[in-house]
Amino acid sequence: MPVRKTRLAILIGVALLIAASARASELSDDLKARRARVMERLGPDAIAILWSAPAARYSLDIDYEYRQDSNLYYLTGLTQEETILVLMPGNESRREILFIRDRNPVREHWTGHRLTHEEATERTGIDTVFATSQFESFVAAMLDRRGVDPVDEKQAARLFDALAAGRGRVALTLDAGRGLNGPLSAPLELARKIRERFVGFQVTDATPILTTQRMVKTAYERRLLIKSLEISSEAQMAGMRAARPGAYEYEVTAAIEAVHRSRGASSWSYPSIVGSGPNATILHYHGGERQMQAGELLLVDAACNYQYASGDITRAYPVSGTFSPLQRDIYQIVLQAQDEGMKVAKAGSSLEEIHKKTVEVIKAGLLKLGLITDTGGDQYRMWYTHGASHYIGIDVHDVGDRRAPLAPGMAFVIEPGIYIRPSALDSLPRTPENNALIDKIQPAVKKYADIGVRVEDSFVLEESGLRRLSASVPRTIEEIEAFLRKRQAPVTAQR
Ligand SMILES: [Mn+2]
Repeated sequence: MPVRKTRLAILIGVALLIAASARASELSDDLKARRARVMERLGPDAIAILWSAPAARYSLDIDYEYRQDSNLYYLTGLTQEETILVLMPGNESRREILFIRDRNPVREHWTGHRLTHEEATERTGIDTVFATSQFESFVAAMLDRRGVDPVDEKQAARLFDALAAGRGRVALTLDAGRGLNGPLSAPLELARKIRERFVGFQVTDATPILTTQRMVKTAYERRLLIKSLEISSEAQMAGMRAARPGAYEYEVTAAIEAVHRSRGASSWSYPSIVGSGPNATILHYHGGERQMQAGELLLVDAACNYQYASGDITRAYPVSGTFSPLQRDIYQIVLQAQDEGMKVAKAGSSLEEIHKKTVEVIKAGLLKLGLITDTGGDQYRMWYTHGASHYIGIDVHDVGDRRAPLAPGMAFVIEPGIYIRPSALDSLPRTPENNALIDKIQPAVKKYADIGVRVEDSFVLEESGLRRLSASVPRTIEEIEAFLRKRQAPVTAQR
């Protein structure tokens, strides 16, 4: 009945509104807690400043999809350009100040809505919001002990005295490793000005504090990761259904990324890697134009970016549905390496320990297949060319120390792999030992040539133990073959 339907619609509408605002406040509560912890680490005499990422040009007047700076996102949840966050832990009031770009009705007609100050407050939980155009005069006033409304003179003077006495710190996110050349980032530019004009003021890097904190995910972040991996898992399975002899790599890519978008993820969290046959041995293969052939393996490494939560999943599976005996040989080793890696992944262990375990298993397997002659040294590196683990989170290769003891709340992948590229032998220095090695392993290398296998799952370490967030994606040989047998009849495109 229409009336009841209307009432129901209103009820549903109200329920959705409540759910949406509950989500918004859950996020802003979590952001507040994240900032509070960072401020505790910074100490009362610091002023921390974080900038949004610059836009990146794609073509003439078209930009790439905007990607927020991860640390700024972690503390504000904002995806808008020209955003600056200032934290002053020692202030009595207004410890957090946000700068956002001005509203501009003309620009907004072209590029869409910009946050109002009220909206920014609601999302971030930060009460003091200024326009980005006021930032420079704000910093100048703070460093000059003048202060600006609403940060009163007394607080600016206290900060100035701390800085002048060498107790205070201006904490910026300085990206290390950029080298001597190239334009200075906004933080480095400010660091330079401070050094030139405020002699004796100490500038420090706030990055380590943020890195340490980002390593342990909050309950809110864990929920996002779970959802993100749910979408990525479904996408992987859509890719498995799209793969078959005669299909092109890009068809699998399209099937995967269609699921990402249709389930509400904004995009991939890294360009999808879909490599068939010999392309499976290229770690970051982004060609995608090859037509896959019966009998080959297809390696798919793909995951979505869901509200800045990124997992990472890789599967390698036979295009025709059944592993060949040689493919099985390699696959079993990689799978066993992952299984053993999972057993090591517990509180107190480390990503480094997980990696070492996978190396041990892979060495033994390679020796058995005749692909190395010695498990003592580094021969295995010809075929196992990367680390087994990295953290996941806002960045797919998330920040954090690989040797740090694992603790509940940490999220990471375990991804051993073996890639038999015959050309790996060409880069060996021609020493007598290497020549002997090459003679010995050449037959096995020929036999397994062009087989590439990586098995990668995303995990979060929970209080009760390891949780595999990508557990729904077939992983063992039996699971994969059973899944591929049930594939729907191909919907072949006309070409
Ligand atoms: Mn990975």
